[in-house]
Amino acid sequence: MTKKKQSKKTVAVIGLGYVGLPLAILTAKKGYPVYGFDLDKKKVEKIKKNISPFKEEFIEERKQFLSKINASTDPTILKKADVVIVCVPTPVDEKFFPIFEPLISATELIINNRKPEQLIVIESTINPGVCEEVLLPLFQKANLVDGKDFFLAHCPERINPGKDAVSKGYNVSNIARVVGSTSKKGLLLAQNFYSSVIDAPIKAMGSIKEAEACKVVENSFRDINIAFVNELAKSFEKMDIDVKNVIEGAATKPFAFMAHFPSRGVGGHCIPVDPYYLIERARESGFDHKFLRVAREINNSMPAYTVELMHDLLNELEMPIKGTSVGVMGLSYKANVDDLRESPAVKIIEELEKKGAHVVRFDPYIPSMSDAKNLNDFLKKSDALIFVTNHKAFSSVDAKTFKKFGIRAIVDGVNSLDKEKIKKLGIKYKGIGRR
Ligand code: SAJ
Repeated sequence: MTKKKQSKKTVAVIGLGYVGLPLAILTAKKGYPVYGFDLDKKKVEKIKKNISPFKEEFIEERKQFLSKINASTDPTILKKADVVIVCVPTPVDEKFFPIFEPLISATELIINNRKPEQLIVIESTINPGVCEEVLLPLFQKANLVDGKDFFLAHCPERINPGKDAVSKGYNVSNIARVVGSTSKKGLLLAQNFYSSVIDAPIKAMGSIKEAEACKVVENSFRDINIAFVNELAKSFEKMDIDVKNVIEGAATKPFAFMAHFPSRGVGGHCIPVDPYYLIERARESGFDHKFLRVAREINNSMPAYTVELMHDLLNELEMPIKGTSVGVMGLSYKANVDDLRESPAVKIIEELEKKGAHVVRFDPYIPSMSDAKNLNDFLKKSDALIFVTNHKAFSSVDAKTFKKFGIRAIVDGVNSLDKEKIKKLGIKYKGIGRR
């Protein structure tokens, strides 16, 4: 599809977080006049001073565009926009039901500060049906007609936080997207807009529901594949087969296999959450996603399983877990980000404390949660370790360092330590599905 040069419409992004801020920067970089709305005054002030409110490679490398975003906490800026993009969180409650309040209040801001014939794109992750069943009724209540007074579309975000995204070269500017709409014109407007800012294919879906379903399917796919290897890890641990080696062996097959790796658990605000959107919505239509539920149960069991491995190692050393100082090395849910959302570390700490262990926490990305001022101080305070997050900052730590600080036992929650070297130095070692 030829990239139609868009007359420079004015764009407003609601929600300047991991998803919204990179998109606002990209849109500004492409020459659009961009407004950014966020409820968080501090965040807006930082952006106005060309400071990124959080660590994100993509933003760090394009900080000069921060000042091009007219960031504000005043919703009346939305009246200036021809295109409004909603990038607000859609978390789940303790029963894993999606919480739509942020999305509903963003929609109400749009309704109360509108410009005729706006394209309104929801990027937040939502389950199939939310646009038509939750959002459209809000417009109808205000006597606004979709496809005439405004054009509603959905383009699920595909942000990939953390260094690994940059190392793979993916970022908001070059990841293909899908778009869906409730009207033909809305679909065209959305596809043209995203084609003008993203250098990758923009696939038009047959309906807005299909676009909503794509995201939850993508992330449920990842969750079930991680559950598969987590179950393998538990099985192979009993057969003394190194599951990491087996997965790497299977991955030499150049087709029909996609490597995932077992770990201490699945964290973040996407993967462990999105399958519940599908499970709950399908339940309302009378379908039970047994397979997705079982995969969630397997992944949710991994933090406790990891602590059991540590308990086993301490028993082998005849060291009661009660009173032993167990270091939790890394708190964030994945490497090189400062994000605790759904992090397995939180559950690992709970399980250790339930067993009476003395927990020492350390994460260079989250100093406020750390019980040690630096890595050496952390290792000094620990008798045993659970390695939770393989931050780049930890890559310099080797088996000799652990030995030097008298570490007796290590559970490698991300299977990324050199098990042979560690065992050779007489330190007890268990990985997730590898000994
Ligand atoms: N994890 C495993 N084993 C794996 C992969 C991940 O245990 O093989 C764990 C991670 O440690 C983490 C959790 O799962 O705790 C989620 O990891 P993730 O790599 O999926 O990271 P996220 O949550 O940042 O996922 C995002 C998602 N992107 C979007 O939703 C737009 C996801 O779809 C991407 O596949 C993922 O980034 C990515 O590939 O990095």
